[in-house]
Amino acid sequence: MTGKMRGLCGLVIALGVLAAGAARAEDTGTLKGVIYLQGKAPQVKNIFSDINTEPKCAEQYGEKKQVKAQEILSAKIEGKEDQRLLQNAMIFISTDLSGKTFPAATEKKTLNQQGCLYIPHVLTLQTDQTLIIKNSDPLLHNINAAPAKNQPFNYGQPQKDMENPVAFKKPEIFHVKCDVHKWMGAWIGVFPHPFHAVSNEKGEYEIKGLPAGEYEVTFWHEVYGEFKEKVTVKAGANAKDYTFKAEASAGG
Ligand SMILES: [Cu+2]
Repeated sequence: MTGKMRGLCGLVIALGVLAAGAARAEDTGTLKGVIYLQGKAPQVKNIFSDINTEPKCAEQYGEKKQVKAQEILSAKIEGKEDQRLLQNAMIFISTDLSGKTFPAATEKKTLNQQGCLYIPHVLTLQTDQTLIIKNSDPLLHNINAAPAKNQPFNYGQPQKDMENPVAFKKPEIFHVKCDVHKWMGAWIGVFPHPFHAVSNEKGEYEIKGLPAGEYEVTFWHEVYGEFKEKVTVKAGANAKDYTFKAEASAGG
């Protein structure tokens, strides 16, 4: 074999490896679905009177004087009395994927304090992903979190547009609160992989790029609890809806 031919062989092998890699990337699936709430429509508290203790927050809501408590947010389905679309559920792969490596999450997420609420109320991150904690209100908020596995933190942000970047090393779900405004709370889920999502105002979620295979998927809601299901992911689109039961929660 001449040197030129050897070079050509090497090139063919290299192209083969590249093609195999590309084929594997195409074997990923998307898991998407709708999160429902079954049962009696939840009572949602109007917390405007709390927010009204801070006029600079209250004025952001105009004349309607209506601010929904964030714990249970759900939307009506036309023609259905006992089923609703549930927002702010976390959906994540809970199969042990340790030993596998995933690209770092480069997208920065934001937890904003606006109108004396945390926005979003529930968010998910990959380990080491940057979260910018921001104050959009012209008054003091503090962000106090005591996670079990990660470093606790407590930042005061007395001025508008202050920012503190944070990131978390260990997977866990934990609560964040503001000590100045007792109604302000948020939930952060940290996962060792990119396969996590939060349901939107229509109850929808989507997890992309899952290698084909069998998984355990967890559905979590701060009031209705945490439930695990098995799911088979094939290349392309895969549907998985989940229904939380309103009756199952202690104290409704
Ligand atoms: Cu606050």
